[in-house]
Amino acid sequence: GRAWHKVESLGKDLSEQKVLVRARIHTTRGKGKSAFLVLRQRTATVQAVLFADDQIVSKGMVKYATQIPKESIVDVEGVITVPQQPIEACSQRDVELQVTAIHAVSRAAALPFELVDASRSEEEVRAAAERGEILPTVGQDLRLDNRFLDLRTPANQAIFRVQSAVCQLFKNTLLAEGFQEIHTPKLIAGASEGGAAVFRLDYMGTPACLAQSPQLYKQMAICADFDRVFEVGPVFRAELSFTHRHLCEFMGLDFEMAIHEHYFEVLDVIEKVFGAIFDGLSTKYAKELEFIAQQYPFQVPTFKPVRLTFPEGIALLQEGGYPDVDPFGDLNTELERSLGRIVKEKYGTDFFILHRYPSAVRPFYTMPCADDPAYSNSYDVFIRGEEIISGAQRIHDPDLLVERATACGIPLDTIQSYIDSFKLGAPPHGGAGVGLERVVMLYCGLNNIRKTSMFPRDPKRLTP
Ligand code: ATP
Ligand code: AMO
Repeated sequence: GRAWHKVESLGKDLSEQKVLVRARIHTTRGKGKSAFLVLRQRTATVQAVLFADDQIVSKGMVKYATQIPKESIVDVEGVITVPQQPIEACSQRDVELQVTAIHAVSRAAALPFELVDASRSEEEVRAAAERGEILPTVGQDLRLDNRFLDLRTPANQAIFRVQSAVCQLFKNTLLAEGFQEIHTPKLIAGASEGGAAVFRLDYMGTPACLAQSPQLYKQMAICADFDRVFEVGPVFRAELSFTHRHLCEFMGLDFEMAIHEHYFEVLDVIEKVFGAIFDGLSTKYAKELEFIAQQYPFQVPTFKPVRLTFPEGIALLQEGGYPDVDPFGDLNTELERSLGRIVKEKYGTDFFILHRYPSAVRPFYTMPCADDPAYSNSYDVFIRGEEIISGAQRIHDPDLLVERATACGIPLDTIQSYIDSFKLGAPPHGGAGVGLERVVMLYCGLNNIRKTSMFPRDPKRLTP
């Protein structure tokens, strides 16, 4: 085969050489005998120039090139040259391609919106408006209806590279800590997190559910002596309301481990994993973060893990302008965000752990504190004052488990094999569940979880 070049590798070192690329037509400008096409591969662009000289390039060929619709895929053969005026467009290669042949491989039909419009920052739109110029923008529904086009913007390309990196860093750090990857069923008999937000379905005539988490199965893996396990897989929640941070299907990064003395052993693992994620993103994904920030400006969050008990968090809120906050209630979104701001001011970190939650606001499988059962050996983890992780030490005594499940109204017959798995000896253990889309959203300071889900599922969206 012929040697294909990547747009991102086109540079001055290839000057005067013939190259062959397959790329999309990003923009086209025709001017008499010449045409300027910006070619794009993912986030890299290069300008291709056609000039009708009646030898290699005919007028007909220039016309053919300018009539290929934007976003079409073309094969282009040309010679690399260094332009006299330096290229100013950001992220564009600093060389040009003098086209000798061009062929449309796949033509794009009429576009539902322009990619440049979908790539604008709010700041750019605002600045233009101040000059009296109205720039077109693209709304969220139109973007999501045409997600395969929307995903081609530089920010979206970068968001999903970052998402991939978070998954890899999560897995690699846990593997290095002696964890093994497992896969648990998503078709299950009952709700794993209790409650209403469960998708019910018919399983060969038997009522069943889509797994709300791998919770029960990752614990059963511990009872089966796997000692340290993790899973990356889909989680289904029939969330009825629209919020910026809830999806009906999201990616759960879960882990579970036997512990010796204290649930802090789990917190140590959480801090190690997120230390690796924060470090890996800021050092190896700086370019992606910049692409995201160009459209959605943000500061890279600071990572100086702090652990606060729930009562300490309540005290901070009481001092910080919420004197009436309920010391045994769950924190609502406003309180969580306020606590995030207070912690940032006091400790200089965007990442913190709140532990020892009141038992009343945690799931049935949560271990109560030995010194005071009104509290529990549980924790949430926050980035920028929003929850990315929940976890706990679990109850490993089957009698207490039955008592708590009953008190929480969980039908015992749907979790019988889970309860039975603790009857043949079960080590003390704990773990955590991380929401992948939330980690990327909050790390990048994005305002909506739909931006970090490739094909988001919410109460009103099942396609594409
Ligand atoms: P998870 O449900 O997995 O724990 P979460 O972030 O939804 O994640 P919750 O403990 O359910 O955490 O909720 C925390 C707070 O967020 C609630 O007290 C409530 O104020 C708010 N909240 C949760 N779900 C919704 C929702 N569907 N709509 C509006 N607010 C919500
Ligand atoms: P929890 O229900 O808190 O805990 O979920 C764990 C994490 O998953 C993310 N998350 C969501 N992300 C997007 N859309 C949703 N609807 C949604 N709901 C939750 C959040 C949350 O912190 N079994 C426990 C975990 C454990 O104890 O190990 C559980 O599922 O980031």
